[in-house]
Amino acid sequence: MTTTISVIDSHTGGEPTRVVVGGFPALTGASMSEQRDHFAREFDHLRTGIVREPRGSDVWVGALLDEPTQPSADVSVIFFNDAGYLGMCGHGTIGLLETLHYLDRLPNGEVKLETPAGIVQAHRDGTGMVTLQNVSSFLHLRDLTVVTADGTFTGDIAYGGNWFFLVYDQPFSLVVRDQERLMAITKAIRTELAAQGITGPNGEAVDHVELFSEPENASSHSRNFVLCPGNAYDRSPCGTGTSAKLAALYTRGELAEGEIYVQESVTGSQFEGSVRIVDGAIIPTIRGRAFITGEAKLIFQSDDPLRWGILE
Ligand code: PYC
Repeated sequence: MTTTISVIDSHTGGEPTRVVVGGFPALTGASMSEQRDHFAREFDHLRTGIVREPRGSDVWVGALLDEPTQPSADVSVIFFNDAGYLGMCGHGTIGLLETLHYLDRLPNGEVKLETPAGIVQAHRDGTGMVTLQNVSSFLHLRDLTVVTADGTFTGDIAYGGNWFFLVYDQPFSLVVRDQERLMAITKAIRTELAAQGITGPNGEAVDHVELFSEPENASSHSRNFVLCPGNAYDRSPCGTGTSAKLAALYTRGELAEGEIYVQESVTGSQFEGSVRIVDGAIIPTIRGRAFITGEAKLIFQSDDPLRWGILE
C-alpha cells in the first residue's frame, strides 16, 4: 500500500522545518508526551521517512501538527529530526506559525501550541515576524570544565526546551566554511559530557552543544554554532539554545529582565530574545522570521526498499 503524507516546508534563518499537515495516522495519549511516545513506538518509520534521505537530510526538523490534548491550547505539535524527538524547537515554532499563516489558519496571528515540553504561546505580526514565549528555562550546572583533544572547554548546562552545554569563551572562528571542524569539536564535547555522566537533573542527555564568539553583525551581541542531536548543526541561532543562554545569563547576573539580546547564528541570521520572570520562573521570548519554501505530497511506495529513509 502506498502511504501519502502532505507537508509544507519553510526555513527560519536558514534552518528548515517540514510541517506535516495531512496523512499521518491518529495518535492516542492523554498528553503530548504520551502521544509522542505512541508516535515513537508505532510510527517511527514515518519520522525517518519524512526527514531522512532521500526526502530530507540530517538538517531537517519535522513538526507533526495535530489537535491538542489540553482545552486551553489551539493546536499541538511534536518536533522530530533524523535522530529522534525534540521537546521543543524555536526555529520550528517560527516555521510552524508561517505555515499556519500560509494555510490561512492564523486569523488573529496568535496561537497557543501544546508541545511535549509544555504550552508555548506565539504570535505572528503583519510583517511576518514571529514572537514566541518559550517554556520555563533554567541554568542547571555552572562553570563545568570538559577536556577533549581539541582543548579545555568551560561552560554551563542549561535548559531552554532542550538541553545545552553553553561554551561562552572558546578560540574557534564560527564560520560555515569550518563546519566539519566545528561539528567534530562539538561532537567530541558531547561525547565527553556523556562519558562523565553529565546530564540534566533527571538524567536527561545533554544532546546540544553551543559555542559562542564575538558577532560579525554590529547589531548582534554574540554569534553561535549549535550542534543538534544526531549529525547536524543549526543554521538558525536556535530558539531553545538562545532560551537556555538567556536563562543562564540572567541567573549569572549578566542580563536584566526585559533587556533585548540579539543572538546571531553561524550563517549570520538573527533571533532577538529577552526574559521575563513569572512566579520565579524564567520565561524567554524569542523573535524571528520564517519563509515558506515548498508544499508537497510525500509518497512512500510499498515496494521501495528505502521508503522509510536511509537508516544507520
Ligand atoms: O530552534 O530550538 C531550535 C532548534 C532546536 C534544534 C534545531 N533548532
